[in-house]
Amino acid sequence: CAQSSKNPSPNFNQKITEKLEEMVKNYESTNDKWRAFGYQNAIRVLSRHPKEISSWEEAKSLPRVGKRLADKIWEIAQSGELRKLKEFETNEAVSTLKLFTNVWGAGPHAAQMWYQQGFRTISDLKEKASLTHQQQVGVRLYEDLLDRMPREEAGEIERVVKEAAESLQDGIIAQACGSYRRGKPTCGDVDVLITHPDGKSHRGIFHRLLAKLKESGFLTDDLVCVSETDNQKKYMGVCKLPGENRKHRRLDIIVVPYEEYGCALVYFTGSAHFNRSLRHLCKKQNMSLNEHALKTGVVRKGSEKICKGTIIPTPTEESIFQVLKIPFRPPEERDH
Ligand code: DCP
Ligand code: MG
Ligand code: MN
Repeated sequence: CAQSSKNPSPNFNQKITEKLEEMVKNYESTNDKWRAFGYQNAIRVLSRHPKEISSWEEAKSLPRVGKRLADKIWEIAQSGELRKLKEFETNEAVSTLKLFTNVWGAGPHAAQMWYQQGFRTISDLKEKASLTHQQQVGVRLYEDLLDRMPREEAGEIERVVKEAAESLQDGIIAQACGSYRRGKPTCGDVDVLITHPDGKSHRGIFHRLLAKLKESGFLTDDLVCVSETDNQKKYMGVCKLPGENRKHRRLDIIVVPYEEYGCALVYFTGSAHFNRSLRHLCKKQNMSLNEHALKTGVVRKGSEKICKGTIIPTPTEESIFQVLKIPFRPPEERDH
């Protein structure tokens, strides 16, 4: 959780949680949300459990773990295998749905439809399926986009975006957040956050930056381009570094006003899991936190906000931790 100050303790049950992660992926692709949710809960409590699970009763005693999940956990603990997972792997429908939901821009519904239309491979989709623009990119770059890049490559991509941004505007801040900032050895994409300390020069930059990066051939495909407001802009696309043997990589670019820099930095550094624990902590103190702002005096009735609260200025990451009354956590320690 976000509260503890020490390094997160190791996951003593990794062998088990890895198998359960696979189960989540299967249930997500078959759109079985409840089972996916149940397994995710089990993964969360298991990865925080202070020791290796050594009996069925111990598994059953975990919060919100029922008999059947305890059976699965104990099966993996004892044999290292899970028969149900093997069953899924050899089931044509499940494995095809998984293949299809891994197409960027495709969810369980699209996957199901393609399956019902008789498609079984990515080539089938390329040749016969009707695809959105995003799915066309997803299918064309299927292998590349599933591959995680070494962090060195993420650093090179950050540098290209940073240099382009700096050439357009003096004093601009452009930094990779996400898994890269958390120090991960591999990254699924690069998440670049852009802002300007003068509070206004971030505004013109978004479209000029994208145009410049397209012109040089660095950006190869657009996936999503949103202007939430005049102030906040978000781009999702695909880039490729120059040179031989380079893969296409996912790139996210976010432009924010400087007053939101602290909150945006915490949000885009993540992890998503860590952000959830921060928000949970906020709720308990009548506060709210998102990528834009930290607010106090928030009054909730159920999931509804009766009083939206007032913004507390949080110029730095440190100031956010201070307001929440928790010790600062460096990015490397924000996986949970
Ligand atoms: N984020 C979040 N909730 C989500 C998605 C994202 O809070 N549902 C935040 C936290 C993430 C950050 O945005 O760390 C970047 O999102 P990514 O999907 O790029 O995730 P990571 O960079 O953490 O991991 P990966 O290496 O897979 O890209
Ligand atoms: Mg990322
Ligand atoms: Mn991302």
